[in-house]
Amino acid sequence: MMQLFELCGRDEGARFSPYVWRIRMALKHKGLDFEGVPVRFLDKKPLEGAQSKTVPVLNDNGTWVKDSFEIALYLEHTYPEKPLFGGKIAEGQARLLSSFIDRTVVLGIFPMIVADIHDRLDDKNAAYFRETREKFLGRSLEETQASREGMLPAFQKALSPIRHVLGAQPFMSGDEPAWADYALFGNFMWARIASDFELLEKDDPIWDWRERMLDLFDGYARAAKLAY
Ligand SMILES: N[C@@H](CCC(=O)N[C@@H](CS)C(=O)NCC(=O)O)C(=O)O
Repeated sequence: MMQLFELCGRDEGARFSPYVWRIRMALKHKGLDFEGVPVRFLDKKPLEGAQSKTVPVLNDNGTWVKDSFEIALYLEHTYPEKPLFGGKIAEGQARLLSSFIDRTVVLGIFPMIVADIHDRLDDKNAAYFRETREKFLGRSLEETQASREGMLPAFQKALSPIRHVLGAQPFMSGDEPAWADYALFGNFMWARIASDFELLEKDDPIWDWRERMLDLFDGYARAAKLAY
């Protein structure tokens, strides 16, 4: 069976990485069975097969692939049924969209839940997380997260192109969900599993889309273990 290597919290059952969630959903989309293998920040040995320092990593019976977008391409080309992209041009556009999401949505959510993520880790891994992330942020995790109410309006405003699209079609990808949906949704799963901070308003069309995504594959994501 395929193995998907993914970060876990103090609670091994809580798997919160946004990039891993993209692949979890992509595997469900393709109807492929997989085993999720927990990895911790301070023990990346299991990722050596792919020479990776980050998750997700996929081991498809000896074929190792790293990086969420590369894994999605691998799945698409190896298991072409139930397309995630739908053609060469769509692949190029998906790469653009994924990069856009990494740099806007991921970086937008990160400061609002960063202290919560820290609190979900065991002591040793939490110390590593604090050191690396405070270096990146230039201030403490707690100071950063304390101003999250103030960050929320700008984050929600940045999602307006998505809101606009979801007014015209039920999924980012059109009538049915595909990679664009999973690339965005992974970030909401990250926030959902690590934090109780609500990122969306109830009357936001993105809220309804998130509900539809949580319901996919018999409520697969909705059933995911929360880290708190
Ligand atoms: N471009 C990579 C990014 C993956 C990534 O940044 N993963 C984070 C977790 S969300 C990680 O593994 N970090 C390890 C660390 O910080 O030591 C992808 O799309 O897979």
